[in-house]
Amino acid sequence: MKRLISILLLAALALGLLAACSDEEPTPEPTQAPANVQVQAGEAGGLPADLLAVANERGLTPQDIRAALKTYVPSGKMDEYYLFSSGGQSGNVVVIGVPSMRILKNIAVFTPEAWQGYGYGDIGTEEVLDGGNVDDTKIRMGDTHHPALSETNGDYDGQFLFINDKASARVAVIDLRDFETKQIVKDPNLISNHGSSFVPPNTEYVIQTSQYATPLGWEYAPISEYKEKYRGLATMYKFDREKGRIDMDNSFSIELPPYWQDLCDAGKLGSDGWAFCNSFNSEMATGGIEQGNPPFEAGVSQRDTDYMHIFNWKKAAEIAEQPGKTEVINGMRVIRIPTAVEEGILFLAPEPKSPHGVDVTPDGKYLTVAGKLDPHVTIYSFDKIQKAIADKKWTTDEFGIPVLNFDDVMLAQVELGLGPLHTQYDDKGNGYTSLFLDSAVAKWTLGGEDPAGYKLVEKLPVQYNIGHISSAEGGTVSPDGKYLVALNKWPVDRFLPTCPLKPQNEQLPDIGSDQMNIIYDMPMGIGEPHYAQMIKADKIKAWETYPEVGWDPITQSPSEFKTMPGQERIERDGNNVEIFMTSIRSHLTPEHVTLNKGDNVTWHITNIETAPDATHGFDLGGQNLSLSIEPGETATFKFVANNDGTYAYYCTEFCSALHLEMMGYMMVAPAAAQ
Ligand code: CUK
Ligand code: CUA
Repeated sequence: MKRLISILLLAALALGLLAACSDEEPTPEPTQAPANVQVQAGEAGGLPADLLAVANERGLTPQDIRAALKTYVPSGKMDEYYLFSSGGQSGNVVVIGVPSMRILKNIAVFTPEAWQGYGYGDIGTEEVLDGGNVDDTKIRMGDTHHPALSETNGDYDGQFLFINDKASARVAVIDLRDFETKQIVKDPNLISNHGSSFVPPNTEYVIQTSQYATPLGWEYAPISEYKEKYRGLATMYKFDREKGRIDMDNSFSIELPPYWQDLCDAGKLGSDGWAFCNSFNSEMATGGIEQGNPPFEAGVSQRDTDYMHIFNWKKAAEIAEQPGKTEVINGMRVIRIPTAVEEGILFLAPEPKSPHGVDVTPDGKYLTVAGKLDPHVTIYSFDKIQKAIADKKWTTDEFGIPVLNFDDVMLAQVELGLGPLHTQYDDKGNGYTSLFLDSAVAKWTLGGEDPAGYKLVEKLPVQYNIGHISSAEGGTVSPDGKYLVALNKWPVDRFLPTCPLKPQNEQLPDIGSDQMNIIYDMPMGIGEPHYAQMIKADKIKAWETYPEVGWDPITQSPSEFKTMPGQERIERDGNNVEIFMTSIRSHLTPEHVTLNKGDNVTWHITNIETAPDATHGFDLGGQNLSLSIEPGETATFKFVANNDGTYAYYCTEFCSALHLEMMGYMMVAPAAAQ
């Protein structure tokens, strides 16, 4: 009886919660054909009677059927594109197949993840995470925003993926041969980044700008010294493609005013060598509502224009090599503002109003800037910018940086709607801009040199509060068009409720036809996706298994701890114990590991399988350890056997009929028994 009451109570509570959570929602505008429009024979390509019956029973409209046909990928068939989406506050990257929108993998980046064995065991992947520690604080979270695929000649080459952590100014490198994170670097002079990650057409660098300004050198300074001491930075992380690593010794930064730099994009083709970044606090507001100051959201939005930052990174890279042109701050070479101005590296241009996204067109000739509080997008011409620079037609800001005249560099403005944020392009000369406040995607034409050629074509409602969009191969010199993923903030009424925290979601508009249509809704099941990049599937050359047995995935080379059958052993040297183990269906060798309390243990496991998919996991109870040892991999972990007792270790992947037997005992003898 008591049990029944508590079940009823729980049910009532759940209902109450559901009701409360739907009460809060804004009522969405109806945006799709009502579900009760029946499909008639002859529609939808003359469906056979049995299919017609299914469609009508499920209340599908002809448009629904079209959408299903365009996205359904039959069992065993593959998607056409990979979409690499940021996983926001979950600190990872989500890999999605397009057009099916099936999730293929979450790549653990800034956050430990047990299935992938990422971030456990003191060395290996835990050392990768430690690369992003802030001083001696271990950082085990991340806020990923902008993935960037590596490029060759302005096209995605499918080799590497970079992504930033906005929270702690870090950038990670993912190797797309095995979809694993290889490196995390921390900018020593910043605590938040946002304009990252962006790469130039040949990925010589990974570009990053700061978001919230902090004192130069990331020192302490009271907020009252904001103008004097607080600064932004553009950091050019040198990328060593051979090694697959960011080379911090050859990276450098350019000092920027404390204007809160936002998104960036790299030039391409004719504008290669340049980078463009927005900012949204040229007011240099410092908040402090508790002292009677204007709150940040008002203080930061006072002026009608902010500044686009235009910098010549190629020239900056040359300057950074010259003696006396940089100052080394916390080990990083920094080009200070006066040097940047003197060398003609850094310029500003006004942009309306609280700008967010800046996106270079595929031909590299134009930049689209979207201002959150301005209903237009503004198109700048790279040629006009170059001419204004050559003519030295500028005023200066209070840091002495040249400010080009808006009218000299602006080419066109297109009124699109409320809250424009981000722009992508297709292969037919169109731009697509997300409208956050309108919850819509606007399609508009690029007019080349003719300002009258920039025109709004169509608006597609999306559900809801759209942020970024991502078109197929959209960041390249040759976009495919075809699909455009909308990364939305709120689903409101799109999915079964999981209140109060609802799934963030992505929608798939079809942009291959004359009229845009949403053809798929996909809940993320994980943090807020900001940006994503979509690459043709055949450009990714992922390994089926590691190239040889005994492979170290961190260094992507043979491991010195490779252990083959017959070589399994336990070596003891005083308190130091080293274990060389193999795993194969269905045993772990050795099966007994005997230790003494206090032993320092280093444990290597080689998965000697060569068959695709024959992964063995490894969990060791009581040690906060989870490994995924893929075919051919040698993994290593370390711990101190601090607690005596009897422990079981076992394989976590149901790899064979005798998987449950794939285990062993670790016995740690107490001091008295030794
Ligand atoms: S941001 Cu999230 S909607 Cu970080 Cu690129 Cu614009
Ligand atoms: Cu190996 Cu289960």
